[in-house]
Amino acid sequence: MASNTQKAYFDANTQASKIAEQFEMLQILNEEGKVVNEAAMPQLSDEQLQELMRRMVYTRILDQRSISLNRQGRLGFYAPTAGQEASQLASQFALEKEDFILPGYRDVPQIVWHGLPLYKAFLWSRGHFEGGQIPEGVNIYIPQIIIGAQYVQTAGVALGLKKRGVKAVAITYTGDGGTSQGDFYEGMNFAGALKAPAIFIVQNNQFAISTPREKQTAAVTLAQKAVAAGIPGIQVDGMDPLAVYAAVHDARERAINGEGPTLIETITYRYGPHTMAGDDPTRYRTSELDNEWEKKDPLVRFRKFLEEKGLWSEEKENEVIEHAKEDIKEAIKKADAAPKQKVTDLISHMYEELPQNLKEQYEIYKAKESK
Ligand SMILES: Cc1ncc(C[n+]2csc(CCOP(=O)(O)OP(=O)(O)O)c2C)c(N)n1
Ligand SMILES: [Mg+2]
Repeated sequence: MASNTQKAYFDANTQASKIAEQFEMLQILNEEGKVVNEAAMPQLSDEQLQELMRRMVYTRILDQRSISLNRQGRLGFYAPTAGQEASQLASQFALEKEDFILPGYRDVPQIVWHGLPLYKAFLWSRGHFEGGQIPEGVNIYIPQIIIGAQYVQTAGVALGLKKRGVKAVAITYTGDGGTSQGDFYEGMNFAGALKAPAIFIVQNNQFAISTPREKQTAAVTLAQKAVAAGIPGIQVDGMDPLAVYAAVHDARERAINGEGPTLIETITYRYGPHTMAGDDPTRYRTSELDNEWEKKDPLVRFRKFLEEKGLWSEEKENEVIEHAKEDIKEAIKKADAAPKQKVTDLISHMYEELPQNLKEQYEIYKAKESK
């Protein structure tokens, strides 16, 4: 009797399978670099397609160099990005300069391509205050370490843009793990209620440090978390730069037309460790899983696609690699040349106006530093 009654109003299996259907993953380029969804193809010129590839190749080199600089003790905090290039760079590529990026700690590439000089990204990694001083006109925030906090801030920035009548969006990134935080829901809900021009990206790289996606939540998809906030949600192939670009481009159009925010889940993978602070992925991932994802590599499939169109070659790729290496060398030199950080530098860049206790500490350290 009880089970009959229950069945009448709630059938979990049907509900779950309907959700899986509704949030089916958008893909445009398959693993072989073939277009499988012509209708969803974004309008990008040959030059734009090449530029997107250049950025992905450059960023893969930046990741490799950052890892070795970290091992040499020349960088501080570093969260590897290889594997996530399509998710990170194709989403940034769909933005305009007026748009604001609110990144998480793994999202340094997007803010560099949005205008943060690379040497400043290196200084940020070292915890140097100059890394947090953003040049005028570069619409970014420094990467957030508190998981999910950037979602709430994004709702606020987006509402500010709306109130000022600026035709721009605020875009933010978190991970699969980030979707378990209260801030994640609060940000989406607030932006949804006020139709603020925000784009919420979840980069589902399958793990939150060592916690696999299946243990993170009972939800069938992460994109469906948009439903409770009353906003559209979409799941896209995060290894496919064209699918990511298309989804973000559409979300941006909707947002600047006053139709409110969108949640985009990009299905991706990080090849490296969580951060360079010492986790060992072989303790929580199998080599079979790594291999499976390497076959989906965004650079490989985009290279095939472009080569087929006569838009890419080994020479072009080598040029980008050499250019990236030179750039990185210059940037680290510039970071090394920044004056050594003093305690008073830290204190004086924390608040616009210092509270009394910090004023006292400032004086103490100033006296010590002048000795
Ligand atoms: C509020 C908060 N809780 C815990 C942590 C510690 N922490 C740092 S990264 C991380 C995992 C995040 O995983 P995910 O959101 O999937 O992002 P990913 O690192 O995979 O890009 C955790 C729990 C934190 N930084 N902030
Ligand atoms: Mg993750």
